[in-house]
Amino acid sequence: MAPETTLITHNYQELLEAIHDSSGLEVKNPATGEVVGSTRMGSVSDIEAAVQAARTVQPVWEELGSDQRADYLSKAADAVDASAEALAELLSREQGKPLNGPNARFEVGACAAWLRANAGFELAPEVLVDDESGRAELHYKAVGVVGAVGPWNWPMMISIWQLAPSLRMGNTVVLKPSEYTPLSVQALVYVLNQVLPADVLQVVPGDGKVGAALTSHPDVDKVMFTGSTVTGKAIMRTAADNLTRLTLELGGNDAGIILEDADPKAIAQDLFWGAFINTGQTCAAMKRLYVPASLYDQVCEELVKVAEATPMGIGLNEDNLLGPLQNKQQYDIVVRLVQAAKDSGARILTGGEPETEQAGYFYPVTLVADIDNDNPLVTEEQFGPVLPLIKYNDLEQAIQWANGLDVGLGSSVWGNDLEACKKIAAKLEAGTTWVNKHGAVDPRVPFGGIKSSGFGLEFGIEGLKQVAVPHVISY
Ligand code: TXE
Repeated sequence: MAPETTLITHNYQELLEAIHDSSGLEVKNPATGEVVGSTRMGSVSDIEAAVQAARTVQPVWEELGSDQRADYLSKAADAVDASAEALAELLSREQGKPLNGPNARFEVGACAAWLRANAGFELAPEVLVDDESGRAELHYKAVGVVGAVGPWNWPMMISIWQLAPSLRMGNTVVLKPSEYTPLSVQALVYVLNQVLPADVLQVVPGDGKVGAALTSHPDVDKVMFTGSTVTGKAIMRTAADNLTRLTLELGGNDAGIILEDADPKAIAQDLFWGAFINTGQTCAAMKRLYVPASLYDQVCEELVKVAEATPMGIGLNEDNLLGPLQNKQQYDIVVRLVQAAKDSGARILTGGEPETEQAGYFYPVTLVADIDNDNPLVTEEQFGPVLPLIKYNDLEQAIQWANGLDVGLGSSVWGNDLEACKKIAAKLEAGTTWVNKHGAVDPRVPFGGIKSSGFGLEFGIEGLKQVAVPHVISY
């Protein structure tokens, strides 16, 4: 059993003070430009110290055994629940996402859910051979020290995706959050460390150089990375020197294909949230939608209705369901891609002009029709509140278009005949294909990409195997 800890319910101010450093980096709310807080940024020498401490404590953590580690993870989930509201407020202020809808409160809830799910998983030894020739068993052990580098879109949840299975298997973890969202991840770790033994989980905020110091460190045995394909490739190059194991969850450009028997009105809400969850800043959001000519006008009309009824604004306003882009870099990408679509003669159904009345990086939900499949808005990842709708006359052509890019994270098929949908799903090149939904993840179901979207699975028993080393015992 993990030692009894009286869980503290932190309020927002307490959380902020715990990670505050007035001489550090000023973090601003992307919805308002107001300062959220200042925080220390780490250095390469902080990585050195953290990896050493993680290395020292790792055998002790592994030695505790599976049941005790599961117990710690369950208690860590309780700690997240106890401070959930303060965590959600900080996340909303720093990341920009609204409290409600599939946003800040949802993300904090997912953190607790993933911790509990991992506590419940057990990677038991497998008996491979047991006959007159002998017996062979496959056991799994911790890899050692896991270095985890994360992005700014779902900063808390993705950190949990990395740390929960790692700790469950007996690894220790050093996290390097995105420089855009250092407060959220530090606050989360502060809350978790009420429960966890010292140095089992550490966080070093910093920029890409600090990230590179972690991912190229010879004493880091496994790197888990979620971010851009360019950075994923850079990490893979340096990993070669130490044969560091890798899980890379990189960008995507997920296609959705609507079949002719779909009911546009019935699927409009789910289509919308499949594309616009977290204001489109989601790795496995639907980023291009293929629509049969027979349903094209109706799908456009129904999606516009949902878009225009969904409030966007400052995250702390309880009514809002969509927020700003998290940073200027991403805002500029969205502006450029919508402009490219307009320049090509594509038709803007709603949105299409940068928001100028609000202080933050707001871009209105933008639906783009009559767009060619080779337009940059279709071929590049927009990672924002914009969806191109591409008309097709021939389903085989739509499948080719969907598979035509060098990424393959998620995809989806929408229609009334489940068997027909599954047949099309089987032809799509992606780590996951959803039917009549998009982007729904589950801690029990493995998730990962193919092609330039990366490799390695997260979640479930498969996820545990990725942060373990196999050990065959044969007699
Ligand atoms: O990613 P980066 P950015 C996509 C999205 C977006 C683009 C760029 O299309 O427009 O990526 O986003 C750290 N060694 N996604 O600039 O640069 C960095 O400090 C080690 C999809 O945020 O890859 C940060 O913590 N680490 C994605 C993290 O890598 C390094 C989510 C990600 O930064 C490093 C986010 C290095 N050499 C963006 N350089 C998804 N799959 O969900 C940087 N970092």
